[in-house]
Amino acid sequence: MNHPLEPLSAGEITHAVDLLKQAGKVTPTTRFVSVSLKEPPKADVHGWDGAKALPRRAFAVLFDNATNTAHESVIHLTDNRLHSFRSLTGVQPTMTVDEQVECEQAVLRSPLFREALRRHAGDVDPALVMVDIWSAGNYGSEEDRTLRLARPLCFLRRDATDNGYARPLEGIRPVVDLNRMEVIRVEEHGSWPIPESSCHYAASRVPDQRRDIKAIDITQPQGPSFTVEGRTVTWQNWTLVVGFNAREGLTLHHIRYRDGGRDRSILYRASLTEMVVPYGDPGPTQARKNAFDVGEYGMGMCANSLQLGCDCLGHIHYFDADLCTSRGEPLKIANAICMHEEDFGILWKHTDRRLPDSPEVRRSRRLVISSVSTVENYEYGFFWYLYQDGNIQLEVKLTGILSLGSLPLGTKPPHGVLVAPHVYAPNHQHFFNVRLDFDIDGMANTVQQVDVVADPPSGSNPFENAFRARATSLTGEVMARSHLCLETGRSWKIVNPAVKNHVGDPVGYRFLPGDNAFPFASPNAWWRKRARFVDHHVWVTPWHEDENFAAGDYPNQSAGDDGLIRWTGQDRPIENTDVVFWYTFGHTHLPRPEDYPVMPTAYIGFLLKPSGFFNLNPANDVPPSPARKAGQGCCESPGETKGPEATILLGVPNRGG
Ligand SMILES: [Cu+2]
Repeated sequence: MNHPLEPLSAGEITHAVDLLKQAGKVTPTTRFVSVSLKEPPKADVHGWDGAKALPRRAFAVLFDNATNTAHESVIHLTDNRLHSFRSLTGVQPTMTVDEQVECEQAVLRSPLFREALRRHAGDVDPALVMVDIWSAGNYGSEEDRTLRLARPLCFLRRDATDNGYARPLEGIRPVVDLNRMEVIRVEEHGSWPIPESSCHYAASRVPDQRRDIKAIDITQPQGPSFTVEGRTVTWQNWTLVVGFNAREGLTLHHIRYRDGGRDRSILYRASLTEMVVPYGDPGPTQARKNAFDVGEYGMGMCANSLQLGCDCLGHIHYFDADLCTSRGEPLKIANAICMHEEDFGILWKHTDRRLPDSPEVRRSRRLVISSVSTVENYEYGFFWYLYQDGNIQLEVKLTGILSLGSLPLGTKPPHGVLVAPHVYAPNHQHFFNVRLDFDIDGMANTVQQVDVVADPPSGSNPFENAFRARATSLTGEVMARSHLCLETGRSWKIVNPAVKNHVGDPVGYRFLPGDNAFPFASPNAWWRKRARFVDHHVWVTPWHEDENFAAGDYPNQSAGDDGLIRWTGQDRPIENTDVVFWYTFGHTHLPRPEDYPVMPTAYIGFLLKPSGFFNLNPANDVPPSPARKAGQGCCESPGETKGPEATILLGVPNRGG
């Protein structure tokens, strides 16, 4: 029996598209922006007995290029009918992948663009121009409000397989009406040099590669320790459902941990809700660069097909992503999600010098569920980790190619760094927002802000060494808006006040932030009006069906002030209710020459740690792994050393090996 939170299958997406067509809602100019699962009511999922399927529904966002109108529809798949259909004017849904491709073609065939190209680059072959769709944003103009626009960035390859990003066409930005799929003008910002040479990263073009690397293989002769049924995964004591959709990409659902013979609920849903990458360069070609990678591009639409041995190493279970093209045709991204186990060093250890069998040491392993998206020049990897000690972690991996500009020789960029002659990388930030719908042992939870404070000097603190954790229960949305605070080592704790652990405290999970940043752009900057979720690191809302995206449902070309800032302005009560915890985290990227021509991965994320959720270390029962002699590759053939490859073995541990 498939779990009710499983994403729509290819058949269900086709069924939804067919029902919309049969209802006369699809014209030749309609685009399907997304068709995803409309989740069943939460109470139904918590009460689901696994025996009978819950009704299946789809949520579709359509856009009609002829009328510049968006439509939202809920489709009842089980009952074969449209449940609702409504039209929205004045909003621009996510740009589709089809529009990315068509936009490039429209620019390349445009006489306006060809003339501008000739002025800037001379007589070059337009087929060597790369046109990356960049969202147009909203800068208060009439066309920003009334047209569906893109403002691409262009690059000139030297040859057909060159790294074109090394040769930006600074000073030219075509403006494309995506409804007519036509260049309406080319914004020209003076004359800039085109860098002479390229810099390569493709293996075929980097001939001098290092030769001293021996293979690493990960083998699991007894198979992995997880089981998969549909999209439900069980691993160690964990159970969860792996979701995916065009907008958010990878999502996790209904995360439970088996403890004392019952599955205890922790997180109901975890998702990336928005991203924004604002650039800090006021130069004319650069000043409008601020991509909302979720709401404008669709993190799921941009997901990669992952490759065994290259993206993922070990015993991998892949999940495909079923989406549709903008014309409603099935679109399968094979191997979009990778899942495997990883050895993660020492889980815990202690040596008791008085005991002969000491030390006791356990190896940690984690379950990794990941997906990687390419949003034009940049790559984002989203890696969720589950650990044996109850920890849950998100690590975002940032890699790919910097968005580059060009400069005359002898000039230094004040808002960036030269990475090669004529080539510079502007300073920028990457802000992510993640939505964590906690259901700690039930839906009614409270968020506490935990600050560590020193006791004042007093008779009871004569050596002035005392400090304590001060937990403040957050009661309203406005009070809950907050920032990280290094001075108090601020963290947050999500508790269920009605469920007590064995020492009488409410069960809970702690939220531990990782690296973070404040935005450097002024609050008056155009992009910040549309990304008010960067105003605070932490937000807490009472659960609401329609509140899923930190910058609102339609941030593309939006006027702003939507999403978290609007909802939390109501200052609704958030204590002992179904709370949603939203976290904004920013990576300030001051580029380096070492980020060129391709950027070594940078990491950012956060950690969730059980904090009074269990009565003791939940990994106390992990058995020891077999000891081996140095140089011995595999426990199945002790005494034998293996050939050239190093083998990391993730077998079932046994005592006394
Ligand atoms: Cu960056």
